[in-house]
Amino acid sequence: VQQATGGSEAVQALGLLRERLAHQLKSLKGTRRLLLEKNLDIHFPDLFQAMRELYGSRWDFFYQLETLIGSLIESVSERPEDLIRLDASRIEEPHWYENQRMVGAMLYVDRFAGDLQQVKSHIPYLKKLGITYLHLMPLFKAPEGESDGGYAISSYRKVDSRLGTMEDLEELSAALRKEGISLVLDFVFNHTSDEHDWAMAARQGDPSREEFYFVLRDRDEMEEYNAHLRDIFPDVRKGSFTWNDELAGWVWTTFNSFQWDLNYGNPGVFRAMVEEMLFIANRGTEVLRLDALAFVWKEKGTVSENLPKAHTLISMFRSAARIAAPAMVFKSEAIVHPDEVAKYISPRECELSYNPMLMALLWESLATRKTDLLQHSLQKRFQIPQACSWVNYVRSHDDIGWTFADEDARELGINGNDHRGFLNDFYTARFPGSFARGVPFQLNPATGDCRISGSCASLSGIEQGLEELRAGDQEGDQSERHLEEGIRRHLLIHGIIISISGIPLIYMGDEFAQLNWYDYQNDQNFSQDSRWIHRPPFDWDRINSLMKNTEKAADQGYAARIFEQLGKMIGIRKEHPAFGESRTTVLGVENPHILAYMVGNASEQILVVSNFNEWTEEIQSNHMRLQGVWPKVVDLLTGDRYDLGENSTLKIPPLSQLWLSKL
Ligand code: OTU
Repeated sequence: VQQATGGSEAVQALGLLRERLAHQLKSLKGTRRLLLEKNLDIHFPDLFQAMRELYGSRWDFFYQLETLIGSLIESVSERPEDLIRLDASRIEEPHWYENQRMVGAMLYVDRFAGDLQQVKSHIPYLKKLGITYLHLMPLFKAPEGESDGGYAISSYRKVDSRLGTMEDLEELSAALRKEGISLVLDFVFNHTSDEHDWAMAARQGDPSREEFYFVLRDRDEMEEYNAHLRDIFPDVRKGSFTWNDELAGWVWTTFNSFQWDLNYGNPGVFRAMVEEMLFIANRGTEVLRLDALAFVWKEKGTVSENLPKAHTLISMFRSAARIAAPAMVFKSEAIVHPDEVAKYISPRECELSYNPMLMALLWESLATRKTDLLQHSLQKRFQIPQACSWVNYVRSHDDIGWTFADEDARELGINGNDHRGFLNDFYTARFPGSFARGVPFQLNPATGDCRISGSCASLSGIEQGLEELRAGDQEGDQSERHLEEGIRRHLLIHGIIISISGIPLIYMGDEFAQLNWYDYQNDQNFSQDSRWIHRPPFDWDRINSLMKNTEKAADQGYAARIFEQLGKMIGIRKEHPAFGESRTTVLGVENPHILAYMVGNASEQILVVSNFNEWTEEIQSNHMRLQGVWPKVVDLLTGDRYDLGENSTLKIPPLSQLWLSKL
C-alpha cells in the first residue's frame, strides 16, 4: 500500500514538475525530447522515492527536487547529437556490454603516451589488441605534486593541463567511439581535492561551501567518529580526519589528507555532483567507474562503509543518469567483503563491478598451488543478477587486498587472518621459496596487516627468473625453469579472466609483462605510495620491437611470448559467443590443484581447465562426465584433441590451461 501511494505521489510530483519546467522542456526537440520524457516516466519514480528517503524531511525538499530535474533537462539539451543517437540505439541493445567481443584495457594517459593526443595516435595499437573498452585513469585537474594518481580532483570540468584540453578529450572520445571502443572514466565522488573551488571557498570562510564537507571543531566528536572507522591508508595517518588551520577544524579525509570527503547529507552536494557527473557523461563516457563508492554515506557511531543509504544514494545517481545520459552504465569499485561487493551489483545501482575476490584468489591459488578456496568461493559467489557483468582483472593500478570471505575460508578449515599473513609474506618475498617480487602497501604497524604492490610479471615469478638468469647464481636449468614458470603463471591467470564470464580488463603493460618500476622511489611525488611500483612509463621501444618481431635476445623472449599468447587468447574469445554468456558453472574436481569451469549456451559450451601446480596434474573423465562434459573435445588454444570417454584420464601440463570445446 505504501509503495502504491508513494508511486502515485511520484506521478503527481512529476506532473507538477512538468508544469513548472514546461518552458525548459519545450526547448528540447525531436528524439532528445522524446527520450527524456520517456525516461522521466520510467525512472523518476525511483529517483523520487530514494530522494525522499534521504532528504524528504527537509523544508527545502521540493526546491531541491525541482532544481535537480532542471539540471537534468539542461544536461540533455547540451548532450551532443551523436550521444543522443547512441542513447536511442542502446534501447535496442541494452546489454551491449555483455558479449564475447568486449575486452577492456586500463591505462594512465601520461604514463602510456604522454598526453591525450598521443593516446589518440595509439588507437591502432589498442585495436590490434582487440580492446573495446578503455578506462583512462583520472585525467581532470588535480593538485600539482601528490594527487593520488589524479584521484584528488580540483575540477571535474577541466582536463589536467599536462594531459591536454577538454577539446582533446572530446576528440579522443569521438575517435574511440568511431573505432568501437567505449570510453570509461572515473566518477570520483566520495571526495574532491582540497584545491577544488568548493574546498577553496570553504577555506576562505564560505559557510555554504563548508557544508559540502565534514568539518568538526570538537576533538571529542572527531574521536567519537574515529572510534568506529577503519583506517584505509594507515601509512598516511591514524584516524580519518585532517586538521586544517584555515578552518580551525578537522576535515574528514578517508584517504589522503588532501582528499576531502563530500557530505551527501547535504542535498546541495548531491545536486552539484549530479551536474558534474552529467558533464563527464556528455564528454562521451559510456562506462562510469564509481570510485570508492562504499564510503559515500556516513553516520556517527557506524563504520560509515557500505551503509544502506550509500546504496540509496548510488541508486539516485543511477536514476539521474538513466534519465539524462541513458547510454552510460555504471561500474562499481568496491574492494570490500564479497557480500558487500555483491550489494552494489544490480540494474538499480551498477551493472558492472570489479571482481576483487576472483583477482585476490587467483593470486592465492598461485601461491598455495591449490584451488580449493578459489573453487569454493566461485561456486558460492560468482553468479550475479541478470544483465549484470563482472569486470575480471588480475592487476590494476591499485594494490592487491586479500578480499575473500573469512567464512568461505573457515568452511575449508583455513583461518582467514593467518592466511592473509601468509599471502602478505609470500608476495613480499619474505616467505622462503617465494617466486614473487612484491612490496608492502599501507603496512599497518598496529596489526602488521598490509596489501601488496607489484606488477603482474614481478608477482608471478618472471622477475625472479630473470634475476637468477642475469646473476647466474643458480643452476642454469633452475633459473630457466623459474622464468618459464613465471611466464606460465602470468598467462594462466590472464587465461582465466579472458575465458570466464564477464569483461576481461587488462592492465596495459601486462600484455608484454612489464616488470616492477623501482625508480618510483626517487621521485618525491611517488615515493610515499608503493603503488607507483606497478605504474611504470609504458615501454614503447619494447612494444615496437615486439610488433616488428625483431626481439631475439633470449632473456627478452618472454615478452614476445606473452604478447603473442595473450593476443591469441583474446582472438579466440572473440570468435566464440560462448565466452560472452553470463553464466559460468564451476565444476567440482577431485584434484586440489585444478580449477575447471564451463561457459556457454545451448549451442556451444567450453570447458576451461587450469592447473595451478608446477607438475603435471590429472583429472578423471568419469567425474567430469557426471557433470555434463563430453567424450571428445578439442583444445581451442592448441588444436590438440582429447579423449574424455569412459575411464580416461585428462593430463594438464604444469601451470597450463585447456579451453576444451565439444567435438
Ligand atoms: C580507490 O581505491 C582508487 O582505486 C585508488 O586509486 C584511490 O587511491 C582511492 O580510491 C581514493 O580515491 O583504498 O587502495 O577499500 O575500495 O576505494 C585502494 C578501499 C583503495 C577501496 C578503494 C580504494
